[in-house]
Amino acid sequence: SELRKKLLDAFSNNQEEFLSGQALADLVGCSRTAVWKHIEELRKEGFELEAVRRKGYKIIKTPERVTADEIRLGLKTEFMGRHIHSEDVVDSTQKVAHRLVFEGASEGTIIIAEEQLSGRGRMDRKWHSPKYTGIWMSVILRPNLPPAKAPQLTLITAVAVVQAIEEMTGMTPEIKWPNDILLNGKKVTGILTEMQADADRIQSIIIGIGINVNQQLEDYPEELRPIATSLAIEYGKKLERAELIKVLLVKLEKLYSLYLDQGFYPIKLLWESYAISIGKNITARTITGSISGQALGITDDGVLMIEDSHGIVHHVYSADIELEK
Ligand code: BTX
Repeated sequence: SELRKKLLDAFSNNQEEFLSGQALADLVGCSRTAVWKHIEELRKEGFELEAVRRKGYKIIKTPERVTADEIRLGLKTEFMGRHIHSEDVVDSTQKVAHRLVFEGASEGTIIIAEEQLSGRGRMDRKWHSPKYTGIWMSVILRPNLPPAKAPQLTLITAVAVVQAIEEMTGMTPEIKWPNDILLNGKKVTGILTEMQADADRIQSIIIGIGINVNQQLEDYPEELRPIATSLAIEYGKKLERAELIKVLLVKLEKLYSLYLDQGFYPIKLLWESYAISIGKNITARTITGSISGQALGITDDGVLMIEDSHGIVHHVYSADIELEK
């Protein structure tokens, strides 16, 4: 807002000094209550302010932002992330990506945002995407493949995310088919794959990746606290988001190129080595009903196989799965 801008200007122009509530109110042209409200908002956004009685406020730390330049600096890829579209606030990076695809964006284009107002999950679910804390990113790919292969791209991405987290933290997350990445049983990343296709060929695929990086537990709404986590929570310290994006782009480019070169088999082996559900008893909820049984693994196409108690093997293309305790 205009008021917020003026407030930040006031702080920028008086960097070394404390500014009292009244001085700020005068500079900005509003009430002291309004100043106080905006200062609380700034804190929520990641600004750190020192407040000293009788002296006032001083900004001592600004939130960490991710800029396109920061990502470009030292990025070791050929095409992945070579075009970066970055925004402060969007409804969903997927929506922006759909528009860019329509405008002809090239393979490897990424869209990142600091905040999503309506981040999406699968099946119209929401993805909580608060400011400055996570990686909210969409990647545009244009593989020359039949549409039935699209789910494999989700699995490739999952392996890339696991490897990137491993490289940055030394922690190895687990993959829950098809698209959840977990640390200590809680969701640290979600992947959403959307595609445009003709009957026999994929036109483009948009892979949405949401990584919880620097959130603390209190940043989550009540209902997500039991099921969500972040890298910072599990690792014990904050991570540079730009670094993680760079590492992820390198992993993604390598695995995607390997896949185009040699097919899904090498990816399948990697994927299975990170999967928690294989060999376990699970329940898969699909749109048409539930299937319970032992998860045998995935087919060479990335389809989940479950053997029920009668020994019948079911192929599951899309579902939410629950591990039996
Ligand atoms: P999903 O349908 O598998 O998971 C969504 C569910 O996960 C929600 O219903 C909720 O229970 C839980 N959830 C919501 N937000 C979070 C969170 N931040 N951390 C952990 N759990 C959460 C997963 O869908 C796919 C998510 C993709 C998100 C990316 S972000 C960039 C891109 N843009 C966009 O709008 N979506 C993708």
